[in-house]
Amino acid sequence: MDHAADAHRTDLMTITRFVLNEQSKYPESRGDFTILLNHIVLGCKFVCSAVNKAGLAKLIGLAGETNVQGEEQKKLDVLSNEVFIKALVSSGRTCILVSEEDEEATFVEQPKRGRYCVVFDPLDGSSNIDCGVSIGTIFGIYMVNDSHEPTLDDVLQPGKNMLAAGYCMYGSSCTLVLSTGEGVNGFTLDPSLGEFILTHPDIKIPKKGKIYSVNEGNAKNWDGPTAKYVEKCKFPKDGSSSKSLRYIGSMVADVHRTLLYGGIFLYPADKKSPNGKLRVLYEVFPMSFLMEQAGGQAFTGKQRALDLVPNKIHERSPIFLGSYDDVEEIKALYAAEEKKE
Ligand code: FDP
Repeated sequence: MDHAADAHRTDLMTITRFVLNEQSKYPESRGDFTILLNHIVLGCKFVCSAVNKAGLAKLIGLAGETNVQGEEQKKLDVLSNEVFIKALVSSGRTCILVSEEDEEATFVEQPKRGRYCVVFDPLDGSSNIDCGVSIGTIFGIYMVNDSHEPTLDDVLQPGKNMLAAGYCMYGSSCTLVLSTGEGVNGFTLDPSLGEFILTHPDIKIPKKGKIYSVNEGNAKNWDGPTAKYVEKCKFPKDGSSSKSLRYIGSMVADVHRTLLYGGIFLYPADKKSPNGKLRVLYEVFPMSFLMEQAGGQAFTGKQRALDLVPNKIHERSPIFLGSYDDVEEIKALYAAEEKKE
């Protein structure tokens, strides 16, 4: 992208304009998806503003147990959840909502009920909030089978059935990355306009990367293929250079870097957590959807991640995602292990 030319751009592609353009390709479309997305965008803007103020509020003494009015201050993840639930219900376009923060799914009552199911983690990476490290919101969208009789099965679908997925990263800038199944596009919030502007059109992940991203503190509990893969990243035997390690510990930030720079992000199974840590519906699926749409791959250690059929809304799965060639290598190691067994 030509950043100098960009600075003088007057024809701004906002996220709403972008989605409306996409929508116009489908004459039968009623605009419901655009309305839903507008409500998600509103939630992201609100959380972005709350995250930005969090440090300041603490410094000026507003973020204690009670605020100046004597009311209890809400923790950011609880607040973000409330904001998204309210924004999604009030869109009038949702039917079932699954949030990382809520044990049970929310079934939207008539007359506010619509056709979309949204699975989301309102504030992922929340252990990073207090030190100002990038965190984010992750979401995936399914279509309900029958909006008159929604059931949990409508959200217990494989990730490949998602209509759209995305994340918003609250970092040095606020970036929303979205795929509606036709590639991946990134939008950056222009705070002066309050609008997300298309800044990263048609993101493609490099075919092979130079970075691996994993919590190596868990290495003593890894299985053979994961241990071998990470060993190969550090001590390649084919004469290639070692990969660099980058691990923020905030999935949105680690995946965002992987998407833009290439490489691999791993949260494998280990002896202590045989299903890994990350949640299928609102972490593994949306990120795998984006990776595939950008030309990369996502693998669970057993299968293509998007083929997984979850049994429970908060189910976990190991995940290896990123550049096509890098994921191909870990797939080969798991295939070799399976042959041995
Ligand atoms: P967090 O616990 O801070 O909410 O699933 C949540 C998550 O962060 C991911 O964002 C992140 O990738 C992962 O957990 C980090 O886990 P470890 O601390 O075990 O590395």
